[in-house]
Amino acid sequence: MKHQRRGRSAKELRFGIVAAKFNQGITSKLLHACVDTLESQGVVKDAIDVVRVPGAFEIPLVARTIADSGRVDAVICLGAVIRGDTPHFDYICAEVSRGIGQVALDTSVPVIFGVLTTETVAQAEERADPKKFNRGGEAAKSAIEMVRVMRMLSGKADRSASDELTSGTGKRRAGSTR
Ligand code: INI
Repeated sequence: MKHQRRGRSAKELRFGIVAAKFNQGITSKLLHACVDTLESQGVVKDAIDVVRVPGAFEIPLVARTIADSGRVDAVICLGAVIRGDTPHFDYICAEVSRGIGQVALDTSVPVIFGVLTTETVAQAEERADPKKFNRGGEAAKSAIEMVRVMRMLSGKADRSASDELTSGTGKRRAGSTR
């Protein structure tokens, strides 16, 4: 199928970001890269609401509250869970991933999983670094893409809503490693 109207501005879209404070040095980088990318895609500053929560475990409840508010087109969840010496890591990862997925399914609002789950601090730093994996920026792009996909599927947008979907290639953006 043909590609149409690539590179449209996201200036009419609204986003909520839920960012954990735990591992703040890393989550702040994710947050800045996410906001920078949204703005570089045309999203206006006032259309981005940022809520900080203590840790990744608290993300799903706040994501659900924002999604339920009807004030945003998508919610982006950012956090960093780093393995320690106890099973704590596994409990938090399981709960935050399940919870975030559940919010999307329950509300039909796109909810993006921008939570790093790594073995080491160094791995988390690489993934948060805009010059390396840039997971914050990736989360922003995924959010914009998902808003367009959902609009297309609900008939609120034309067939150009998603390059991947309309082209039928299933290819991800260049540089994506997920
Ligand atoms: N929260 C994180 O976001 N990342 C972590 O690595 C982490 N570790 O390792 O414990 C973490 N714990 C806090 C947790 O998310 C909750 O805030 C806390 O348990 C209170 O509910």
